[in-house]
Amino acid sequence: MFNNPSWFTEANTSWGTGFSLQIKAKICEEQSPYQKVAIYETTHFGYLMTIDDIIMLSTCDNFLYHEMMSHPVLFTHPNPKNVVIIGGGDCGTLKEVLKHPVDSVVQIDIDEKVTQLAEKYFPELCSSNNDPRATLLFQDGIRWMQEAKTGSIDIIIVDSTDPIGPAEGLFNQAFYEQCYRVLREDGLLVQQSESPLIHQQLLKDMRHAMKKADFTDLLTITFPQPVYPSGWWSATIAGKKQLPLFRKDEATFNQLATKYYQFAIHEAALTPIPMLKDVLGLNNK
Ligand code: SPD
Repeated sequence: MFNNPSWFTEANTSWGTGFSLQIKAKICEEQSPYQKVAIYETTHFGYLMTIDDIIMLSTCDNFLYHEMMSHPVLFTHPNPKNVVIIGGGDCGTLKEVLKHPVDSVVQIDIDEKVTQLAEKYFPELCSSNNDPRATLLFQDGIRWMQEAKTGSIDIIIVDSTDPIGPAEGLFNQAFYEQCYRVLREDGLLVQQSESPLIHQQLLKDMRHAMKKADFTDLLTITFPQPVYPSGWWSATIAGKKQLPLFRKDEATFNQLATKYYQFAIHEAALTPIPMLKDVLGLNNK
């Protein structure tokens, strides 16, 4: 299967695993100043976007990740009005956030190429890009955060690539300290935190760095994501104060037209997973 041109394979040599998609065609490959972005048409998963040969999203299953990166944190904050997305250039998270009655969403992705290709091959994710509440910036998210006004944002969503290349600086204490400063008192940060099965050390380090940056309360939630390594992914929510209970009444009725997120999924995500408690020493509530 490896090196077969009709399959795209992302191999994980550390774990002796790989995930393959059969492809009809490689549509394009473009080298931006930051990374190599490619689009494939697959036989069954729709379009596939890769960055530096790592799978970012497919038409078929991206809803799982984008819904879980947005709705749990938006329903946890008591009254989210101003949201920032760092990364997220394919606009899938932006589209989900805009389903909420927020006043503004600023998305800062370093690479305009990602959004250009998403507009072409994932138009369903970009359908809200012209919403007057949305601002799309193409610049360095770390720098943007350093220059942002103190106490001005309710929710920061870090929808990044893996912690290598341009995204490396989004996974450390210095970045989290800036996020802490920019958030209002009841502000929340959520970051994609890789696989709870095969990236446990990264999860531990990330949570440790968030705590060192003074975030008081952390919650790691997990969800299926077939195209990512191990098929199981996570997001970590960090609160400046103790995380409030999520707004159950609003989450109960699925007015958001989601395909995965619902009240019961959110509630189940709050239940500590024994493996994560034991292996990572997590303290989910
Ligand atoms: N292993 C790849 C993880 C990438 C996570 N972010 C993808 C961006 C989707 N909006």
